[in-house]
Amino acid sequence: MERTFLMIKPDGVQRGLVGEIIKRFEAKGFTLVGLKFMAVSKELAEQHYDVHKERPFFQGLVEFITSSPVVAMVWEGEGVVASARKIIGATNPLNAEPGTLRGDYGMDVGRNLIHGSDAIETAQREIALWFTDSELVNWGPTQKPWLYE
Ligand code: DAT
Ligand code: MG
Repeated sequence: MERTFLMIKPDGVQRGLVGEIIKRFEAKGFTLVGLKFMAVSKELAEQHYDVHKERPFFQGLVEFITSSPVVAMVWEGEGVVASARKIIGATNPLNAEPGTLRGDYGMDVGRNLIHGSDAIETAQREIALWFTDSELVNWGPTQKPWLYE
């Protein structure tokens, strides 16, 4: 089953939106398979955002992600990578549709609440970067027959 990596950023945690954000993915029907509340090291932040290392906002982004704790998660389900990106909304919250997390709760591209992997291969890389195998739980939610035909 497809998996994605989601991370509630420091602004989401500081603003008390952890429950609200998790609720969206849970209510949709995705399965939580990994979750940890953690401080992010500079090394991890730099590796996570490696693709952006030449961009002018890179240093500020690393400083932001390491400034306060985050909630790192792995979620599983049919089409979860693309679906989670839709639930999250556009990178700039001012362009994000109402009903998306960034559209409903965000104001600034540098404070956009949550990260979600942008492709299946990216998700695999990010899951391996943030979680060990033993931190991921394989389990069978009893509601599965009520979510999938
Ligand atoms: P996304 O998080 O939607 O995948 P991205 O991968 O293009 O967006 O960028 C990663 C993060 O970097 C993004 O969530 C916020 C920050 N960022 C992107 N573009 C930015 C910009 N122009 N100014 C400041 N921060 C930016
Ligand atoms: Mg991205």
